Amino acid sequence: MAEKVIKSADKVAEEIIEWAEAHGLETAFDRAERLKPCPIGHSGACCKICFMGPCRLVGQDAEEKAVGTCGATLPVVAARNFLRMVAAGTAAHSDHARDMAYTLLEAATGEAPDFQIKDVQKLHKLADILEVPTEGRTKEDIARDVAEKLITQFGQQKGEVSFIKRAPKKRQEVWRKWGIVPRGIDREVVEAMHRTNMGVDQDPDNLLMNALKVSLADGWAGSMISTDVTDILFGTPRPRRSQASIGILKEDEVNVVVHGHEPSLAEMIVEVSQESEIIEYAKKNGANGINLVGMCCTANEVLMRHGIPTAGGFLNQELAIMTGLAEAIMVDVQCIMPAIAQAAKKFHTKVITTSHKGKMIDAIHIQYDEHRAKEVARQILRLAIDNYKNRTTEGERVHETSPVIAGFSHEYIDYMQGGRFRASFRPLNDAIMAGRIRGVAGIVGCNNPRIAAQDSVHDYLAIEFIKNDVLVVTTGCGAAACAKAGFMTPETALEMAGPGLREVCEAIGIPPILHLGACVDNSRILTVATQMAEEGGLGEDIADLPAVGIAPEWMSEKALAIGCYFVASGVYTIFGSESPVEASSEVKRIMTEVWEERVGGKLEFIPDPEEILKKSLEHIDKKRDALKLRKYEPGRFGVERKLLSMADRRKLESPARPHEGVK
Ligand code: NFS
Repeated sequence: MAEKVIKSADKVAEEIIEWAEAHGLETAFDRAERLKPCPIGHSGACCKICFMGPCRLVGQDAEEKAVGTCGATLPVVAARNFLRMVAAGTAAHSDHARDMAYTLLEAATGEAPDFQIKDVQKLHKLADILEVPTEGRTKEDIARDVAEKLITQFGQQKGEVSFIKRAPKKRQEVWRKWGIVPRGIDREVVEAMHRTNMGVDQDPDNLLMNALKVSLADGWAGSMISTDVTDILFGTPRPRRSQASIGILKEDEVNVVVHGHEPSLAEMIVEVSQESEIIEYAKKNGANGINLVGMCCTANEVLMRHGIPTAGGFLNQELAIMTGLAEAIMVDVQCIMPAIAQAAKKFHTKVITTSHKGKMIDAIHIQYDEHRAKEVARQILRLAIDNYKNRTTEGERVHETSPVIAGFSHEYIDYMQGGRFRASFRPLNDAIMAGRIRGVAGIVGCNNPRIAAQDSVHDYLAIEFIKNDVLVVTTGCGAAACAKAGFMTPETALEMAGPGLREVCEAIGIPPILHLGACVDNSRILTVATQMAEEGGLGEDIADLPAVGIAPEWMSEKALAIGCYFVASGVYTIFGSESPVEASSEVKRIMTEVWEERVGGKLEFIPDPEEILKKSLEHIDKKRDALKLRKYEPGRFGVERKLLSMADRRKLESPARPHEGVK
């Protein structure tokens, strides 16, 4: 008998996948198996930029000899494809940010009356950075000016985007030296599309430097704007306890899944779901209440600010419908599989699209409008409540969940290290210098049914890093993976952490795996890294820190944009899976050797999780050596670890190792 292939390390997800298989229902896991990727496109060797092609640059010595109809070489084609992906990822994060900036403007002018300015302190911080006067002015006046300045960042044609100056001085100089400071967000995306058009930029090095430039317009502009504005409008996160798993869907309540990325409408749904008339309406329809759950990055946003439970990341969206318990799944933009509308046909779930940018065949469209946001939110909830009576017995109901503590903003981490008046990063820097903490790893990004068992690489790396005294910060679906695995409470994670890391986390009062939010909140990692560099003792630049960035199960173009701005910020960045530029050794050389020489960071694609861990730890130790820090010695600090019983240990360990379930 063939060995059973585990498709997900998320136990609840795995049960639903098996149930779906037994009932003849298809999921992304099945489609990934059935549709093998085209090896030419997968490795970056297919050019379909003009209609003389598509040209497939394959064959022996393709790197030197293969050319397209126009004469484009393999390195040009691979670099061009890569730059287009980075531009698309930057566009996605930044267009989301634009909507947030307009919501702030309309909240300030009163045109979007359901929104308020919740975090005045953060508003003042931004006003300061943007040189908006605050003295004697109302928060609305300040917010209006801040929003207007932020909106100019998108269409700015010359100069430098404003948030560049939030990076360490040395970093800014590196960017200026290599001409990669973004002028304006839209300008860089448009220019990247122009350069990759037929017959424009034909130099792989030039194309790839442009990938770094456009990605900086994401990390240090678009995404950063989104994070900051969202904090101003809905509050800067602080830790909250909640639950993670599809198992959070309840039998006796109206289950509404909020899925996607822009948190504005989801925030309104959270507020409106607490109104007594809505709750009464649910009760009148036979339910005990309304159960809101999040999915993907919307989940991270409402988890960080309200403790709304997460049903998980990208690959859980179809599975949530297959419980037969979801009355509605409300979506906006990004990472929404069209397959959900098809899966929903077999159940009673209503799929509701809400953005004119993201409509879907077989879904119901209810257009979101920030001018009457709560009214739209009520309409969606009523539709879900009306659907409660249509639930059938069909579906796989599993009710296991994991506890999670999420909500670690930059501001909160700062505060935890010294209180309101003495907030600083000194304790963290000192702990790294002394070798109690070996370094920091950012584990971010998606799930991908082509990479091992869902979540397994995220889980494996998170645990191995903390065992090795490496502090983990995580966002996006990586954070959802750790949450579902039960790694995100101090009680569980500290048991697994190395003694030095454990001691520091206990002293500061933080868990060793920190949930920093959605993917746009990777900007929080940038500002945290900047403060660590500026605090002293760990060099003067992000590139000096003993730190790595990893996207082990990535699939989205957004992940590549994130990877590139990490690299441009000086971070050694590793992606799991094969490389999307595998076909060209020249492109791979530029992304590693040339980029490292110029900006201090490099981008590698490493399919083997153990190799990712090994190279990360080697890099962290190399950076420690360069800083002349005390050599890291495992077990040097801290108290003897408490011995766990086998039953406890089984509970803590991830259910699948990364090499299991690889298809
Ligand atoms: Ni990030 Fe959020 Fe998840 Fe990947 Fe998609 S949800 S923005 S892209 S899949 S981490």
